[in-house]
Amino acid sequence: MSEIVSCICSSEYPGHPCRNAIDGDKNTIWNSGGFAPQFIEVLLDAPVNQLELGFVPEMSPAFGDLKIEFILINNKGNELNRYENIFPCKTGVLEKIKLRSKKIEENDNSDFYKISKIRVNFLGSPSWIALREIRTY
Ligand SMILES: [Ca+2]
Repeated sequence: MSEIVSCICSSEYPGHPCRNAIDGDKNTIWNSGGFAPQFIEVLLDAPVNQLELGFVPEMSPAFGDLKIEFILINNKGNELNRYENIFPCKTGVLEKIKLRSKKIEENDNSDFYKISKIRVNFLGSPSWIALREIRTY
């Protein structure tokens, strides 16, 4: 399994930096301080062909759908695949999605086809974009 080692994001509300989303503590929150569009981009410690990504949103008010685009990127910055999903917003509830590089070739184990970074674009939200945690499984 590959783990998230660092992240960058579109914006941070004072006192709620994006590193709070990858610290393993559900009591600390990354708050973008604004509605969608926002993003968080996470870097993995080792490139992988596929993984399961989990995240715990923190929305208030929590009515409406959270529309998210996941862009899978290799270590050269090339896009490998992208997914767009709509999650019914539930504050504090873990959501998971399976993500796979679509450029996996038989017997090709080169890092070019492996996921090194994931850009999580929040496209629509019922309230300010905030996460308690984002991690791999
Ligand atoms: Ca946290």
